Amino acid sequence: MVVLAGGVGGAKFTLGVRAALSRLGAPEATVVVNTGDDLWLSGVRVQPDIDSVLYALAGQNDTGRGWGRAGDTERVNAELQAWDAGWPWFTLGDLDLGTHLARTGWLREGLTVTQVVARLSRRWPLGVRMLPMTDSEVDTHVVTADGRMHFQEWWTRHRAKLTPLAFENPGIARAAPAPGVLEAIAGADVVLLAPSNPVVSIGPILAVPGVRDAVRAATRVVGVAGVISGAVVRGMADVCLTAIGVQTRSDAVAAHYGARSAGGLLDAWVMAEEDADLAPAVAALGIRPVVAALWMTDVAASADIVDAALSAD
Ligand code: FO1
Repeated sequence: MVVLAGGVGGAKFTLGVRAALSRLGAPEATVVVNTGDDLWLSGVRVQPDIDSVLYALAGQNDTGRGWGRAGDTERVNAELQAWDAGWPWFTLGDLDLGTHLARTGWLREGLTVTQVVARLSRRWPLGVRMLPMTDSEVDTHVVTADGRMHFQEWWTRHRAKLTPLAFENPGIARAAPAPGVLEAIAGADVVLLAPSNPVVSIGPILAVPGVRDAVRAATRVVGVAGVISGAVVRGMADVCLTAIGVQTRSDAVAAHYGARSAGGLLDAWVMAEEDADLAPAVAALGIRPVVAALWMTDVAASADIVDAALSAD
């Protein structure tokens, strides 16, 4: 199984993937993680989505905030702020900074992002293989009427309140998928699109040259809706969807990915019970609707969603 995933939602879903696979006694999963959220800050490379998935699988995540390490402190961050270094709206926890320092050191020694992620994956038994989408730096920028800025400034400083005109990943057209990504997709029985932000999480992964075509050529592709009853489950994906002209509705997001039979990606779409009335609209797109309970309230609930996705022929 291959899962394309972003950060917080992707991490919750990945926990369900691991649990569902262990229930099935199935061999393995590869999670291809968005790196568009990455940034350089105070001299360190921060990879929020990689770290959200890593910390969640390791049981080290701050479940309250949804990002960072459980029980973290902010002593170094306070010093950085006293020096007027970094961004006052972007907190780097002390334990989290350990990860960023390790990562940055390895990158400086010449390791690729894939090799760094492999090293980060050795500390705790994760149960799934993590791959970055690419080894290239293709950080997401947001174009607004107030100027262009890094995604993290738009997201955490402005809380997505500045109307986005476009999302861009400079250099992505020249980027290559990380080693192993295309092979994993080609070898998978099923590719799952996690209920992550379709625009700034799944979008950049699919925009890495070769990935969309590989997914289109995969054995089976099932998407999971991150929209329930016309609202996003978490985060501010509705603002991102609006910016690219997609309504915040389960059938509209399914149409955004498109039916494989019509040049898109999806064979099936797992959608919420609350949206069962939209199932015929999804079927009319040529995508098989699978109606399920979609609230990832705990790991078992997330695993049930994965089971529902796997039940789609
Ligand atoms: N999100 C915030 O809302 N405020 C923060 O200060 C913040 C710091 C931060 C540090 C490391 C990290 O890996 C993630 C962090 N996030 C923070 C989360 C992140 O901005 C976004 O939620 C994701 O990039 C969107 O998936």
